[in-house]
Amino acid sequence: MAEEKIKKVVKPVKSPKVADPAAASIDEATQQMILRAQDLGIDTVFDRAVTMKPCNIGMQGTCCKNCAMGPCRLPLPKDGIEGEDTRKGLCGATANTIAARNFARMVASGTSAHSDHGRSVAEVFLSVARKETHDYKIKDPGKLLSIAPHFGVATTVEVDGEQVDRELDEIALEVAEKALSEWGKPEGELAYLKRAPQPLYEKWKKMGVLPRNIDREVVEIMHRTHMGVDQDYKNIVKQCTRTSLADGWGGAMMATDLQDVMFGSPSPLQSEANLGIMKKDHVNIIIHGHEPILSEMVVAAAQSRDMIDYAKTKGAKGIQLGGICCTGNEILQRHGVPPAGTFLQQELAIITGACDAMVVDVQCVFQNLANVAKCFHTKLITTHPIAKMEQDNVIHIEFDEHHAMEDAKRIVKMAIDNFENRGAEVIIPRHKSVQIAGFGVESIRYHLGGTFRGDYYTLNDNIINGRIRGIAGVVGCNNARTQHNNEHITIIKELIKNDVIVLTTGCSAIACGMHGLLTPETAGVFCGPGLAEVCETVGIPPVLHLGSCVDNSRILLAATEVVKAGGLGKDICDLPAAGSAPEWMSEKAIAIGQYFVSSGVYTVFGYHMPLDGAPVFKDYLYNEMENIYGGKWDCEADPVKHAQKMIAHIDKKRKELGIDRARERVLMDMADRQKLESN
Ligand code: XCC
Ligand code: SF4
Repeated sequence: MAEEKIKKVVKPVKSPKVADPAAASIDEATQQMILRAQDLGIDTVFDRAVTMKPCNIGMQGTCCKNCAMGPCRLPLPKDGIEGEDTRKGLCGATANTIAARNFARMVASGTSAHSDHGRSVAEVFLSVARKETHDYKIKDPGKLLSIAPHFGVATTVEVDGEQVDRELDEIALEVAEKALSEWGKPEGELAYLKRAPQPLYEKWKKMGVLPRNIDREVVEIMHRTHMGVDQDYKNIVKQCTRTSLADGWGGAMMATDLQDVMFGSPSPLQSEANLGIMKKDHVNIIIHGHEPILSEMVVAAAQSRDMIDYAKTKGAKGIQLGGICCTGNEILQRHGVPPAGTFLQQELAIITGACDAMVVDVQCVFQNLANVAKCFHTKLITTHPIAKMEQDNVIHIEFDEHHAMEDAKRIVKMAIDNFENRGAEVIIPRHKSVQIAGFGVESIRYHLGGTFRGDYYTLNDNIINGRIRGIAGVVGCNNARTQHNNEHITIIKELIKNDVIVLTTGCSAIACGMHGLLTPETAGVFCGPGLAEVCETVGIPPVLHLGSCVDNSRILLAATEVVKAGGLGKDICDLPAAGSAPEWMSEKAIAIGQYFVSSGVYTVFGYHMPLDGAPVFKDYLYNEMENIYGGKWDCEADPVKHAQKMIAHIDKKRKELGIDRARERVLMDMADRQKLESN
């Protein structure tokens, strides 16, 4: 005993563990800033990931805290289970029920995040239509006309027996009202569901999963996962599908569409990415979060003559905006504002010492930003009534669409006034890459569509003839439990090397921009010969940036266009296509995964899924779901194997379509040609 005590006393005091920058990220700018933070004694998410281990039972998905008799914890026994699985909570809930309920609540939360964002957009659109705000306008009337019919809103009227164009204002008002009612209409089904390929819509109908209204599906998940309600994991998954469809083919899709109507549909443009976009001699404003309603105004304010002149009176050369996360993607896609980094770099932007203001709205915002900001001059400004922070150095400027420009100018002015307060030495990593962003369903049609047919004909043709092997959607977050950006980049390189064209959104897209994958020149370096040839002919990158996370709806619609263009089956599940979220972390990713799977897409997540404690439920998601919707979940942490699984699925679909031979011929042709050329 005594000896024990002495040992403890003389035990050396360990210095706090910190992250190894090279293990934490593949990005040099990130590594540099992690080191700088460590030098200054400031912890970042990378260090915290080293000191705090995840809970083992939560990792397995089998901790239930849905009532006060718990938390009930049902880890898998170390040697697995032989015979009957007798594990149960106090109420008798099985591991399947518990894991399914936890999964369902992630779907509910993720759907809520996207769809509440969508609702805010719809509300602003309604005030535009009612002419209650003058700061926002309808920038893309063509888009409004294209979505109106999906809401059953007529775009023409009969005057004296003739069809004439209807007033745009009238259409806008009716679309706004119809759209907003999607969140709470008392009967019917969501209007956009019929945009899906017919067989898919019929499948949903047959299964009884057509969402009725967005809010209701979320509420129903909360009800069904309450203690003692739905205790059949299959039935719970059914509601997960219904709710996630209300996200992908509902709230998120409306967010995308109405943002396009008000702020303009993206078209390809050039920009840059990574922390190196910040400028020492400029006022740097970093915009972070998800809703572009405010950031649109901040962009306009920062570009206004009076604000630029004001910045100059304070000794700055101008105002540099930079984005983080999906607000960053929104202003990149529409205005070319460069992203300063992904989700995991948010603290690092402040650690440069050059961030005069960081403006945040909702989602993916670290509370630790407030602690980091305290060590510098940075003003951290929250703007959304539903997203405040407890720390007292955080400034809250509530944003209101009715005086949007005024609020935005107040924020920009605050940043400018703060420029002269920079104290700590400014160190901005020089790393940044050039990128082409701003793709969408419309611009893919323009670049890859046939000139005459004006649809996805050329894309389909190149898939059928085998130059393009298939389509992958690679999306989603960073996760401090994986090496920052490594999984995204390794998977995407493997895919394009194998002639799979990649559509990307979210932080995955920012990672691609940072690592130089979003330029047409990438094709010649990283692509297989077939994809390289197509990209070089039409002048596009092999990886197309389709926007923010709500813009995953663009991937659904692009897939639908491919189905419609013909020759590749009748439904999304027939396509040689696969989805991936390599470094996922948010509940939104689970909602997205579920609507992709329920729309027929084989969807592979990286890192880990909280399902291992409930093998039967896991098997249902990873295998059984395919028999119902044609898509299924999978998880693979190793990035190369991850990509190979997607490619194997694409090849399986090519075979089913009878187009596997075509690819062999193309590759043979190409090999011959290369031989000729080298002679
Ligand atoms: Fe957030 Fe959309 Fe994930 Fe990035 S990708 S970490 S959700 S910002 Ni959607
Ligand atoms: Fe335990 Fe059942 Fe309560 Fe969950 S609902 S905490 S499993 S008693």
